Amino acid sequence: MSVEQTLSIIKPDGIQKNLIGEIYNRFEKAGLEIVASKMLHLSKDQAEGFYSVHSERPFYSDLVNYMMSGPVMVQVLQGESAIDANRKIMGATNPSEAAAGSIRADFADSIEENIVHGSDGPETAIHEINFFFDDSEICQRTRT
Ligand code: IDP
Ligand code: MG
Repeated sequence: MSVEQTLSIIKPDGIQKNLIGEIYNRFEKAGLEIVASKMLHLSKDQAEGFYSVHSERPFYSDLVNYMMSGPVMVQVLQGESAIDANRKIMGATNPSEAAAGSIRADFADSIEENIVHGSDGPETAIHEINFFFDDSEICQRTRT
């Protein structure tokens, strides 16, 4: 066990459903700290770049259009085993397979429109955090 950072996104369907507070509450209740956060509306270059690992998948162009369809919230979560903890809070990619009580089970409409993104490993997390945030935008807690 160690303290990790992970990149989380509330996707356009999550923003449309007005779930920012609900989702942040789930992170905080699980002991994860939000150490960076911003809202932005992804450009095509940003959406394609962020999901470039999936560029050969049949759903890639739909995925890019979905991610550009409205604003998103991007945040860095920090805590013990934050990468796995966030994936557990999110639930499986396909909401029909997501564990009861997870974000995707509770709110997602489809395997594509599944409300949230979370990094899937330590190297991905570093790459994805750097994709959206400068080091100076990550704010460690200074009150103990
Ligand atoms: P993850 O978000 O659970 O890590 P990935 O396999 O990395 O899932 O896929 C990235 C995103 O691509 C998913 O969250 C979802 O929005 C979309 N996606 C994944 N598989 C499919 C599919 O089979 N059809 C349509 N969209 C998909
Ligand atoms: Mg993934």
